[in-house]
Amino acid sequence: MPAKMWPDYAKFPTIVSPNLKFIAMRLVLILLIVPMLSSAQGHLSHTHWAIFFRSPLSEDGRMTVLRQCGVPADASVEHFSQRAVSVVPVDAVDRGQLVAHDAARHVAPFYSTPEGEFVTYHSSFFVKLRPGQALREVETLAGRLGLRIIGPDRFLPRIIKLDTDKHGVTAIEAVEVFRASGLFDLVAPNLMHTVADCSVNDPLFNRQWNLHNDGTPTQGNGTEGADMDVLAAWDITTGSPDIRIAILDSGVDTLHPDLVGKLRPGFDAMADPDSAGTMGYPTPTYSQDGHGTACAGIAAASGDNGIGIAGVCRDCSIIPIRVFSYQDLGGQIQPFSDTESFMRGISWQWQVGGADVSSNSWGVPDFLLAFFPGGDLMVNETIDAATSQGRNGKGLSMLFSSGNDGVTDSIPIWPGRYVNTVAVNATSMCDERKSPSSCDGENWAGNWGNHLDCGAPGVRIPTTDMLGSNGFNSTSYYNSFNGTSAACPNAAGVMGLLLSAHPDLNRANAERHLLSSAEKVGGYAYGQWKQHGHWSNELGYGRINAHLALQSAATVGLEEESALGYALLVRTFSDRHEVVPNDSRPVRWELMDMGGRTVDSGVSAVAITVAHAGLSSGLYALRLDGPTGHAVIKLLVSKH
Ligand SMILES: [Ca+2]
Ligand SMILES: [Ca+2]
Ligand SMILES: [Ca+2]
Repeated sequence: MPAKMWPDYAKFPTIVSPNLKFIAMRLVLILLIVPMLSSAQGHLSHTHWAIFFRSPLSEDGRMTVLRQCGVPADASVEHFSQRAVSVVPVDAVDRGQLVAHDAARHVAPFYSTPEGEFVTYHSSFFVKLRPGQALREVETLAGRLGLRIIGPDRFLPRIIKLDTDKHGVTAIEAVEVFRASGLFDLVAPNLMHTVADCSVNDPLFNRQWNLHNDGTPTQGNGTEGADMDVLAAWDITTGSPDIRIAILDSGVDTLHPDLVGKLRPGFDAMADPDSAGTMGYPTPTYSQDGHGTACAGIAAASGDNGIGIAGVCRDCSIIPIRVFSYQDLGGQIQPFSDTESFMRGISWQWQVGGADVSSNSWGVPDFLLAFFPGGDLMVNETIDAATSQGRNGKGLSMLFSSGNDGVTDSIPIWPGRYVNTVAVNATSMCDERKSPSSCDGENWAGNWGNHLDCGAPGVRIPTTDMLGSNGFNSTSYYNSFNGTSAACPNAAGVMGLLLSAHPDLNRANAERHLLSSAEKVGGYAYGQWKQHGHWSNELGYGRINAHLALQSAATVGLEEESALGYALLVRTFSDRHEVVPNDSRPVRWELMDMGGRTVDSGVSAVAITVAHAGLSSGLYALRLDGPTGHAVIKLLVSKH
């Protein structure tokens, strides 16, 4: 048997028993996340065996197999409807009996919490080769461990997928051995686990305050103007059909009349690679399956078509990509996915789908990923490729919800907190960080703190629902979509507007305009100076503003910067532009309209302020004459 072919197995001290691993992880949680002690979250224990069948048997077929393995008739077994996987309580069966059955392809421990969150692993795992590294080193190790090489990843061919045999070493043990060899860039398991879908259900309201907040009772008595200034942005652009917003989620109702005209071909990353699956349509089993349709509507539902709502980027296109789905586990409906599904969805969106913006209202809590170390490495690898090589090398901006655990936990959950993604927290209709004490009265909080990038409206956002009885309710609209799930597509829609007006922006510059123009709302201490300006724990660079982001992106013409001899920082505010030279010597400046007429001028040794009061909307040129040269900057003044 393959396990016996590995005599040095005990040499690797990192291979600990699941029980030891469990104890170690709990200690880490207690040290790092003190507020979570009051929560049941994170208390994973080995509750079940997950049996992966060789073929997708019916429930009756699966039960027949399980009975033959000695599972009693009254055992509480759960059958995954979209995976050939069933889970059996550990006290109902011996693993050996499951492994011995011909119908079982793989049997793995299934760790879960009382809330139904779980993590287990597939028989396969991934190894990333170094540049130029031959497959031979994988073959040698695989041979010694009795593993099968499935082949290179379709999208990132340096990533090799391998499979274990149920009678030999487990995938987790094989990962440890490959990692300990030191031969490879990255080695990671192929986990199957629950996902945080970052949405919260609550009572109805019926106005899109995220676009334009009038502060009335129908919009939750918020603060007038506490919005993303989307109506003002629409004076500049309502979006371009050439800009495709990928919605990586539970799938999008492709028949919805407010979405149907703008959908591009979709993808089902949850399906077998050989099957078309749902093509990005949701599974209409549970109300929660409406999640992706709600996210798509916020970002880009058709506007000015006489029905329903208008998305932020109302003339942009949508690519529906299914990267997770839902499963009833003992009465708890849980979203779940796998490492490989995320990898495939993230790669497909740019390599095949041609995505310009990626909206991701999901994440995975650390306690699930950390259970099997390296659980996020291969997904990060695919994020790196998308964000650097997507959009024909300009880089794809990937936005993520920060998570809805800000009451008991704090920093954004992965992948929002990953370095190459944009993490979006939720704001209330009073421009506060969403918390139990924000003005909306709802008892949840978005994750905040280190690695947060920005905020966007995330409370009671009206949006599209799956048609008919499918989705959250019996209609085609849902008036109260809540959570950082709602905040992320709001921000992604603004990114869609930015790229519609400026399709050549690379990712770094697009994110700079999005984040540096965010409004410093909420009265928080924006005391830290980071890459894109002043930053706060509560809302990062601030609450996204579509109108200001577009004005920021229209600021061009730094081509003579080198003649000036030093860098300039241009910042866009609702009532002014500020141009800050990185030099203390006085600069003479002159503001001209597009007819070449001087409208203002002065001399300044600090920030040059171009107040919008007294100017009409349009493009202006700001000429700067410094001691060592001159520069011309184009500024867009857009008044509403
Ligand atoms: Ca509409
Ligand atoms: Ca990030
Ligand atoms: Ca419905």
